[in-house]
Amino acid sequence: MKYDYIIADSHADAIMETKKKYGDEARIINSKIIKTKGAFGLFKKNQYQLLVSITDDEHLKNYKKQLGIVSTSENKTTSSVEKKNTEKINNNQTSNNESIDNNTVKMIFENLQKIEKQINNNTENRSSSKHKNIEEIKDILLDNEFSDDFINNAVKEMESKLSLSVIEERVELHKWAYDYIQGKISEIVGNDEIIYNRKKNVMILIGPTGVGKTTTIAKIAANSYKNEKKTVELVTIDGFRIGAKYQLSIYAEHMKMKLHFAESNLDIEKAISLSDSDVILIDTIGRSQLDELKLVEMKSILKLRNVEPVFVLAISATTKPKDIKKIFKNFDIFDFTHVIITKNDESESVGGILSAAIEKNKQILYCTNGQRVPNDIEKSSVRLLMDRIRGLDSSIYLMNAVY
Ligand SMILES: Nc1nc2c(ncn2[C@@H]2O[C@H](COP(=O)(O)OP(=O)(O)OP(=O)(O)O)[C@@H](O)[C@H]2O)c(=O)[nH]1
Ligand SMILES: [Mg+2]
Repeated sequence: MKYDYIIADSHADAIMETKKKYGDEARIINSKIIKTKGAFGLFKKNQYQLLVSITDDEHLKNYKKQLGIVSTSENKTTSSVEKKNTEKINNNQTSNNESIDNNTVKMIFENLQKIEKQINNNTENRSSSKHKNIEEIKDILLDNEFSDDFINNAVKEMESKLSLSVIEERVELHKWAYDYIQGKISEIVGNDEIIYNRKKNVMILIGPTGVGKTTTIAKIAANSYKNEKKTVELVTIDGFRIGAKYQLSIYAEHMKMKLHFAESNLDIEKAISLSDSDVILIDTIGRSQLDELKLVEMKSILKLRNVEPVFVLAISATTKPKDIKKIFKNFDIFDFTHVIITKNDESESVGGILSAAIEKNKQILYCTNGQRVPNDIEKSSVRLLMDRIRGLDSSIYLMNAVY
């Protein structure tokens, strides 16, 4: 046990001082007022004196606390030996914690490595499960810009329907791929009878800006007259653009065909009802697939009563694959049933447009392949479209060639 005197100016200050020095454990044995001398022993003043007792343990604890050796939460008495042990234990705990942390990190790292290895194995297995001949066909389809969906479906069929012996035979597989594409294409080859088979046929050509709509209208008009012996009239809703008006006027004049400029559906309906021609071809304003508002506006002009027009989408073979999807989607508000692939002479691949047509079930009506009117246009056919597929083994093309 240790005893101490605590002296302060007030009773409260004395208690505070005790608490500060020994914490809550000190016990007040007695308190009294004492007279103490001021500076130079001249002035005497009253002060409060507390006699407090502190156990040695408490004293030591508070002493250590003051020195910052043990945490304030420590309640037990700690001898110097125990202190050393405590420090040792503390050190061990720390190193244990560290080693647990290190071990955990190591374990996690090893597990991650295992998982990564498994993923790699799976990927290898998957890709190795695709025969190199299948991979080659996949690359050819990609090169022809067929869509991912088209390619995935083709690969699925190859894997599920073909025996390994066919897959192993490279040329056999190329032949299968040729037949597969041909089968799909034959489903979307349109017949231009659609614009001739009724009493009064109306065809409306829509499509993005500058794809060749007006030129194509002129080509179809000339061929309808020359080859199909049909009488033709032209209508345009693109009359306010001076250049566009002039462009179609020249063709109409040259082909001696009537040309109507329409601004509303009433204008178009009137032109159709007054016409006694077999075929009425309607040219429209090029619209960006991104300008959905303008597309809706144009749709309202093309909403015709008592007429069942064939809506045909003109799309350039040079269109980027990602734009093809958007064009097919946004022009679908017109319920177009047919497609004309323009500018085939400017592009090597038509896989993107063919994929979209297959997916959306649209028929390819014509392909245009140059600026000359009326020559540079061909009716769509399986052969014409298959001739655009590149990269299969040359023997397959020889096998399918027509002499
Ligand atoms: N190489 C090539 N050029 C073409 C073909 N068809 C049209 N063109 C050219 O493409 C350009 C645009 O043709 P237009 O007929 O005016 O196109 P459009 O779709 O009517 O254009 P907008 O009315 O402005 O939307 C012209 O220079 C045409 O000669 C084609 O099949 N091949
Ligand atoms: Mg035009």
